[in-house]
Amino acid sequence: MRKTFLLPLFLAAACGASKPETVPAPPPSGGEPTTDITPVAKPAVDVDAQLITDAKAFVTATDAELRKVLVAAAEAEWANQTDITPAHEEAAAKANRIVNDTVARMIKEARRFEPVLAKLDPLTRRQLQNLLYQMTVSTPIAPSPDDPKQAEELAKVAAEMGSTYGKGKVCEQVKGKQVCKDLDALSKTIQTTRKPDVALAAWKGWHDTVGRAERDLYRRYVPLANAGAKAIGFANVAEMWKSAYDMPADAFEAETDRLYNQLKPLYEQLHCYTRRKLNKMHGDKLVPKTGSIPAHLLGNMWAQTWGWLYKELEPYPGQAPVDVTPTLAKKGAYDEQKMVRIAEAFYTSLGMPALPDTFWQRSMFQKPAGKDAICHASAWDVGFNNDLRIKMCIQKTHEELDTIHHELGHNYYQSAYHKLPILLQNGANDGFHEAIGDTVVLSMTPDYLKQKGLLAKTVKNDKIVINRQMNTALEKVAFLPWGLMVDKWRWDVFSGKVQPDQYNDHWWALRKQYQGIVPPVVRAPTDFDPGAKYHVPANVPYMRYFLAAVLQFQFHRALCKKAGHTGPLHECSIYGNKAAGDAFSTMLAAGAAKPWQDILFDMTGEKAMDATAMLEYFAPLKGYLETQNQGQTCGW
Ligand code: X8Z
Ligand code: ZN
Repeated sequence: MRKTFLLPLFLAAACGASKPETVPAPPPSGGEPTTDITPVAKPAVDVDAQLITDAKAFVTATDAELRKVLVAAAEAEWANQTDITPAHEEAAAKANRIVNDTVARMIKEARRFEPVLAKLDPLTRRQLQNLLYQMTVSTPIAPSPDDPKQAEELAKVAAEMGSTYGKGKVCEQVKGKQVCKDLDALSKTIQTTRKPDVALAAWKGWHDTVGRAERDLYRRYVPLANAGAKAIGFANVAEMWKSAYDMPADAFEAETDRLYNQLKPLYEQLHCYTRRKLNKMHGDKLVPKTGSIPAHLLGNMWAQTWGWLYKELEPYPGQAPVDVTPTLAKKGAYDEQKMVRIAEAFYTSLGMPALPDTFWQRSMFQKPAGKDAICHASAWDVGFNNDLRIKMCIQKTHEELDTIHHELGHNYYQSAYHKLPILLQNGANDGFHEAIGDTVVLSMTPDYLKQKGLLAKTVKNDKIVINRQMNTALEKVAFLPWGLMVDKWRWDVFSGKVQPDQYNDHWWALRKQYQGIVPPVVRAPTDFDPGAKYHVPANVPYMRYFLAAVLQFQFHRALCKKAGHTGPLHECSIYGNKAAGDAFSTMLAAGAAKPWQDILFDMTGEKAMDATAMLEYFAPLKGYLETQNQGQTCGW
């Protein structure tokens, strides 16, 4: 099959298809050319016609081949991520190598269709554009370098980085016995302890063990991944990643800054309020009244969300609760499956289908006993045919209930577009994919939670509004600068702006600049703190989460309008609303079949990403924070 489709492409390229008009017509042997001899130099239009025909054949053949290699890789990855063993790791590396090789080859072949892209029918054009610019980022895939040895090493290093993270444990001798803690256990400590030295031990343990273990692998990974990006026509991985948004790479970078600048004042207010509270809890020595906050005190291993500090930061204590963790954690009340059923019921209330039986049979809801597994939550369509699954180690907390909704957002997207050609089976952009479930979470209002029996009572008053907004902001506003800086760091790393001996310093320079957060202990260039965050060793681009943080409010505003909601945005829930559900489903079913700007426009009437919906949502909290922060020197 490969041969029959490659051969015509090769012949077309070999006959100088790009500039046929310059090929001189050879005189026929034995005399002057006559008028009835067809000129060898065909008019450009014929060459285009041939390219257009070839392009269509190419995408058809590509679809079949891609499906085969992507399904094989997903199966191998699933086996490894749910049961990390040397054999599974090797099989996954092998299958990924095949994907990397295949995609690199396909992209190189597809480049010759670029001159006729505008003349192709929209579906063929979109498939080619997605292959050339989007799929290495959203799927994501590290295209193979030209040198097979490098390609082999790239796949091996990538597999090792992923497994090292998944297997990561911090061990110590306690009374002569070795006691080991995994990321979930260490995270639990950071979430719940209020003793700074206990939090520090967990923070330092994870960063010193897993971060450092990734350091040399990552240093090897960067030039190999860059060689792959170069092989398919990009200057480096940073440029490849920034080129996935239907606009020039520079324009995309400027767009992320523009969005962040819209939101920065809100983050600064939250930072200021949080710092003052932490200063009162821990004193000037640990948390100075001005300046940055140490990273181990915010209730999250990476200080990326601060929701576990809610009780300490609660604006109006003594009101009806907004957090459902106590209900979920009640002994025997909920199990993992029941939590997933709650999330599924939200989607079906919008008119979306129930999850297939295979979802319940094949998903991983808990860490398998006695096995190493990658607990970082993810959602899959392993067969690219509605073979939906999630992989999580579910904890009975509010945060995890939100994450389940997040993951099902991915699954419902995958399900809605699973009948499209494989190159269109993606989000409009990767930020869309991350935003679906989070949009649903915005509709989990106190009324909704009460209806589901997750909150005992709801009372409507201004204080509860502010409490709830604080709870949400500690997740979503606190996240913003982190969501932005992770890939600002990687862009600088892959572009070569920062050299390996500066990797860790640069990480902390950006964390300070954007988040106002500093390391709790002195870090050295031998440390590699970015390696302590899943997406760096797993090579999953991160800007998607920043985009999603913005987009989910834009989606929420549009869907609430469709649902006929007229009150404040933070009071809206689209639960059970079919009009909103239809609009949502239409967007999901489009997959990546059109530029994201068009898909955004179809649902929201807006052509650009825009943070005003998020600002509108948090307007009450912003007012509260500004009052609370009066007299403070905010910023750092
Ligand atoms: O990685 C995730 C999801 C899977 S796509 C659980 N998230 C980011 C993270 O954990 O760092 C969701 C929010 C940000
Ligand atoms: Zn996600």
